[in-house]
Amino acid sequence: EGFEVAILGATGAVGTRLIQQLEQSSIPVSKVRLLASSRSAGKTLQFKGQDVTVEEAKPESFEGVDIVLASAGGSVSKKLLPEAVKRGAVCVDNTSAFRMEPDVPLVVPEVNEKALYNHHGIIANPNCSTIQMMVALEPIRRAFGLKQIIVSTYQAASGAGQSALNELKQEAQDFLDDKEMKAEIFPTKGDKKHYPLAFNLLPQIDVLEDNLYSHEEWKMIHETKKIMLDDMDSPDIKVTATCVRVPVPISHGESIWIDTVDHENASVEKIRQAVSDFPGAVLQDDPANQIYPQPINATGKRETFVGRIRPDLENKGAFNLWVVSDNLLKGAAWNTVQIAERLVADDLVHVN
Ligand code: A2P
Ligand code: 11C
Repeated sequence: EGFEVAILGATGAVGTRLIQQLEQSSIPVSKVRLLASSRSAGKTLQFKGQDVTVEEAKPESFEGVDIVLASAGGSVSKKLLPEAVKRGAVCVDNTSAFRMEPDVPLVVPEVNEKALYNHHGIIANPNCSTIQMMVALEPIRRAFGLKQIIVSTYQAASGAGQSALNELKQEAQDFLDDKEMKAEIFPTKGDKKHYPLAFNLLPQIDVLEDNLYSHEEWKMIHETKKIMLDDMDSPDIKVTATCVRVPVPISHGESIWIDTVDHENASVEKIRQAVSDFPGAVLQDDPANQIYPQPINATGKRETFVGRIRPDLENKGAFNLWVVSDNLLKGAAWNTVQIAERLVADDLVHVN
C-alpha cells in the first residue's frame, strides 16, 4: 500500500532535504528510490531509519514509480522526466527545465493549487526566490490587488548547490587565515570569470543575458507573472528584479517594494493582518522590539517570514517589506513535497 517515490538528485543540497521532507510528509510511501549520478551509485543513504542504496539515474529507474521528486539540474530533468512520465510516473520538478511550458503548472500550493488539476505528468516547482515572494505577496494581492513589484534579493550561497556552499566556507576560512581566496564556482558555474563570495557581494546569479538582466532576474519576472496571472481575470502586474548573491549559507532575503490597486484601503495594519492569516506566511514585524526576519532564524523552517512592512512615504498605496525563507525548504524541497502531498490528497497521481 502507498506510493513508490523516486528522488532524482538525492545526494545534493536539495536532494538530502527532499528525503527529510518526504519522511515527515503525509504521503504513504511503499518504497523509495534514491537516484543520482554514476559518481554516487552504491553509496548508502537512509530513509525512515532504513538503509537505501543510491542508484545511477537511468530511464529504467522509473519502472513502477508513482511519484518523482527531481532536483538534479535542468539538463537531467529534460532528459529523464519525459522517460518517467512515459512509464506512468507523475513528476514534481524543482529545476527550471519545464517551468515556462504552457501545459506545465508552476505551483506554490498556498497560491495556485488549482493549477495542479491541469497537469500532464510534470509539475514545476518555481525558483526559490520566486516562491518566497509569492507567499509574502499573495495575501496582499488578494486583499488590495497589485500593480507593480520591485524586488532586490539577498540570496544565500546554497542556492547554487552543495559544492557552492562548500566553496563559500573554504573562502571564509582562507580569508580569516590571511590566505588567498580561490573562486571556481561563483558567481555561476560555467561562466568565464569567477569571484570570491566570502566577505563580498555578487550582483550576478546565473548568466547575464543580452537584455542586461541575469537569468535569475528574468525567472523572477516571468515566473511571478505565470503564477499570479494564472487567474485570467487578473490585470497585468509590472515586475522588475535585481538579484544579488550574499555570503549567507542558507535562507534568501528579499527587499520588496509594491504598489497596490486599492490605494484607499491598503494600510500597514491590514497588510500585517492579511499576511498573518495566510497559510505558510509568518508575520515577524515588531519594530519596537527589533523583531524582523533573519536568515539564521528562518533556516530549517518551512514558513516564509515577513516583516519591516512600512508605507512608501512619497507614494500612497505603495509599501516596502522584507521577506526571508529557507531557500532549500520552502524554496525547493518543502514546496516540492508539499505539491506531491496535494497531488496525493486530490487524487491526481496519474498521467492524463
Ligand atoms: P551526484 O552527487 O552523484 O553528483 P547540488 O544541487 O547540491 O549540486 O546536487 C546536484 C544533484 O544532482 C546531486 O544529487 C547529483 O548527484 C545529481 N546529479 C548531477 N548530475 C547528474 C546526472 N547526470 N544524473 C543524475 N543525477 C545527477
Ligand atoms: C540560486 N535561485 O539561488 C537559484 C537556485 O531555477 O531552480 C535555483 C535555480 C532554479 O542560485
